[in-house]
Amino acid sequence: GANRAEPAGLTFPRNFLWGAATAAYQVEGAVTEDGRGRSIWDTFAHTPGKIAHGDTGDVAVNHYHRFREDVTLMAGLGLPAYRFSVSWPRVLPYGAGPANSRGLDHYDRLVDELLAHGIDPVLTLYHWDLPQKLEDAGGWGDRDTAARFAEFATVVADRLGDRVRWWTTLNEPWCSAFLGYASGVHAPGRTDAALSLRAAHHLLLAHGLGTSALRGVLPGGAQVSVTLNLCAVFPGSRTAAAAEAVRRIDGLANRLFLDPLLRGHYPDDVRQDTAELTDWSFVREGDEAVISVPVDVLGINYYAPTVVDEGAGEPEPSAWPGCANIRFLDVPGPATAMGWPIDAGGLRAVLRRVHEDYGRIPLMVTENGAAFEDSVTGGNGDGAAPVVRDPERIAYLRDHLAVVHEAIESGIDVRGYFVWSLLDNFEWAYGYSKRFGIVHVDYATQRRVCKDSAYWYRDVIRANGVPPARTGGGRGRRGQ
Ligand code: PNW
Repeated sequence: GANRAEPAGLTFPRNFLWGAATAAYQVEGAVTEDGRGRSIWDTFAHTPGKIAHGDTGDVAVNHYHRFREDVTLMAGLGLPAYRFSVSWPRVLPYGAGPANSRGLDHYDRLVDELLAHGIDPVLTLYHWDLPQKLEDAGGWGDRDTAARFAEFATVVADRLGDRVRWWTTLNEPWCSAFLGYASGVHAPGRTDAALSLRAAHHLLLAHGLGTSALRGVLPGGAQVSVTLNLCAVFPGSRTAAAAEAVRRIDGLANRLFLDPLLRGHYPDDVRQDTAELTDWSFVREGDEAVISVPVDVLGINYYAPTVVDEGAGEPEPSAWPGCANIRFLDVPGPATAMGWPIDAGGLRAVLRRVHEDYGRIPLMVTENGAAFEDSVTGGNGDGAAPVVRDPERIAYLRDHLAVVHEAIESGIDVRGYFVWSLLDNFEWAYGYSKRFGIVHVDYATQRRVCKDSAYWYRDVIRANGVPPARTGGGRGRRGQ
């Protein structure tokens, strides 16, 4: 294809890493196979009332068995990288003790299959599926869980470190701590604000201990990172109270993680804001040095902006400890099926902020994407090929990629971008009701159908750039 003749699109740097992402509990299924232990998400999903429609990850999209077909799909889309997570209870069914080699074998096969198709494995160690046995012993509220995580990291790196270059310790510790232990909408469903702050610290400690453990095992050239869901927080009004609300939410969502990771100390104002809940004595001498061990890349997940002001707070139990007088405003304008407002400006704000306030660390957008109410037409034996028209998702991805491109042009070091998600999957508390995939899954038959956005993304990857609006996105098999 003579791309030079086309109107100017946005071309990305050579070596920019394009990919798509999933997470173990959301896609694997096969929850009782090959010696896998139970995780907090098995327990939570099987607790009545916790997940929409009573859905569970028991079967999910059966990626555990269908990974070869799914890797073929990725290869067909020309994906250079696949971000997936390792299920801790497959590897260590009881959280500690002897490794389950059959669990490790699965990831061994997945990695080999990816490499055989020229796809770079991008591995996350913890995407929320804590072994239930460790939760029974106190979970992330317990300091020992951080040491157990470092052991888990060592076991996985021993097995896969010769072939996997990209390693992430934790996905979104904010969610693990505050949705898991404060609002209780995620596993383990605890609703204890003080405990959630302890959990945040022990997650960060796990990252630090895990990173050091990985460094001891992985060969040179391995890239170690942590992924945060950073919040783009905007004031709802021009009042001092709104600015104060922004400071508080930014403190809990962003600086509580960024500061210890990248500056080596917790933010004083967040400690003060939460002083009535905890004396922070869980932070011991030397912990902040452990947490701030250097990483090679910072992963950022971004979906939607947040607007706050003073007002009646979130209903209790809230995910925001000590924020009873802060209101989250509805943002007018278009939104996704999650009800999340669509605004790529939030991604711009997040990338700039990290660059300006935390310096030169390379960044990677490890998740970005949107849920919409997709449906398949055709393909039911009527001779017509099945299609999924999802122009809103294409527009969402294009707008956010344009912001990534602009950030790179302005000197921000963004190394890659991963769509959430490769496949429709188990969307946590929403079960299967929300579809984030660029590939549609019919849950009754497990049939995969590439949505228009998958073909659009294939063309983006092929061109190493985003076409101008209105072109591209054709679902033809051009060039294959
Ligand atoms: C992230 N929130 O989850 C996760 O990394 C994915 O596993 C998930 O499927 C994706 O985003 C879409 O939700 C989040 O309430 C879940 O702020 C909830 C929140 C943020 C991120």
